[in-house]
Amino acid sequence: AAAAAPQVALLTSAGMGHLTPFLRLAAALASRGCGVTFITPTPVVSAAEARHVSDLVASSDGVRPLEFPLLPFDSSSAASTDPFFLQFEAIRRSAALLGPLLSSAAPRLSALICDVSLISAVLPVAAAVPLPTYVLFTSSAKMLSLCVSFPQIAAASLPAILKIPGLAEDLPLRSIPRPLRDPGNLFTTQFVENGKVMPHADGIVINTWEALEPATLAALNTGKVVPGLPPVVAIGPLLPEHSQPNSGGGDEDSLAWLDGQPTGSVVYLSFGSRTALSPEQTRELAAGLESSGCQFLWVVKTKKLDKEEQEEQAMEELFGDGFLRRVEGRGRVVKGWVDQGAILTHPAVGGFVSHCGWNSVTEAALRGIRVLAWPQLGDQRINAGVVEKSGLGEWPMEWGWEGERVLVQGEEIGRRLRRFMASPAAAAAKVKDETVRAAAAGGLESLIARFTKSRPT
Ligand code: BUP
Repeated sequence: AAAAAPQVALLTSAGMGHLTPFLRLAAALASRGCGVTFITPTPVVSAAEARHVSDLVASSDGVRPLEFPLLPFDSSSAASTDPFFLQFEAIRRSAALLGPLLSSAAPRLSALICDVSLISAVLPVAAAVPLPTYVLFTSSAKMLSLCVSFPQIAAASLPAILKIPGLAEDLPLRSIPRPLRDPGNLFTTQFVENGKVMPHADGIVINTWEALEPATLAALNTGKVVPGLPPVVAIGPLLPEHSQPNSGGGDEDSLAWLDGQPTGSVVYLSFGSRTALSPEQTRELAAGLESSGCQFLWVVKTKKLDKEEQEEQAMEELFGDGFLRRVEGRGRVVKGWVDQGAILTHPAVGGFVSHCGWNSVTEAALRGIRVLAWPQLGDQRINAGVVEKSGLGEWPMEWGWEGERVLVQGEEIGRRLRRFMASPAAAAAKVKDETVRAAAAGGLESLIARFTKSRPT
């Protein structure tokens, strides 16, 4: 008889950077005949996250939602104020409650895919069910190599230049997520614990592909970074298969505006869902866009969480007097959520100033849009290194980032933007060809084949 379809549970944590690849993976598995149980820890941090999950459930046959109610968590004494790190912690502390949810799931589960931020807390719970457990690593393979080697590196005090075993390039301390410099930070504790248990997972699933990060994937899969790592399964690029809900409003207007712009003429700017530039940097960027003379579409965030958006400043106050009037016609500024997938697909868009959240990098690669990297925090400098090395884009490394209080002047931004938009697009086009080939190469099918093999009897 034909083997029954694998039943896979997906457990995400918090933040669009983590949720997005889970939504895409869920849709991709379901469209290939897997049963998918999508576990959402509740309450969620942001209203937009809840909307994205219900949109996935509504649009994908074969995806069942499952709520995972969290225990109350008093964060007042936690060593971080970051709402996302606090949510990771709340979920980790509730992990024991997952056992009954997983063992009572019907139909019976064949595997769990767990967000990397939760894995050290979840792995023992899943092992007791028992259930084969895979990690979804939600960033680049380069970042994964830091994650798995960091427990060893951090056993001594951190050097100015980090050497990751098996990788040719060193990593300056300045480029790693800033909280990791503080051993007492909540994020550091979680990162080290998660890094330590990775060898005990059944596999590590990652949204990257051979052509984008060949050397790093080879080093990871031959035991050079750390010995004893399970297979690192590069399933990328995950495609934006289900349409994004228009939860911020207003972006149909942006697409209509793009329709009126010449092919490849517009630079799109977004710094992701968790970064608000400082008011001073926002004004310098506005001045830079104005002096560049480029057509632009700029998505502005002034708050970390969508719940706080209503307290936002007025646009004029944000950019300085008369900016919007002076750039009218050639520039467009939008607040809130846009459909980035649709924007990057639009032929008018020819460049992307990006914070280099990993999902954004993979989306730019898929479309062959060259990237001007301006990392802001977390893993983004590491990802910017991948962007530069792959040929997808360029990275002015001296532009400051989290905690450095470097103000990049408008004049410099304007100069750089002009040069960037005039630079040849061939290298990014090559990355696109490789990415499209990788999408057809069947990384996901090889993952599904593993589920069938590892099914408990
Ligand atoms: Br902002 C924004 N519309 O307005 P990343 C983001 N996105 O579709 P992040 C929109 O969210 P971390 C918007 O296309 C990408 O798929 C975007 O993920 C989409 O960055 C996703 O790029 C954002 O990984 O997360 O959210 O800053 O910093 O945690 O990596």
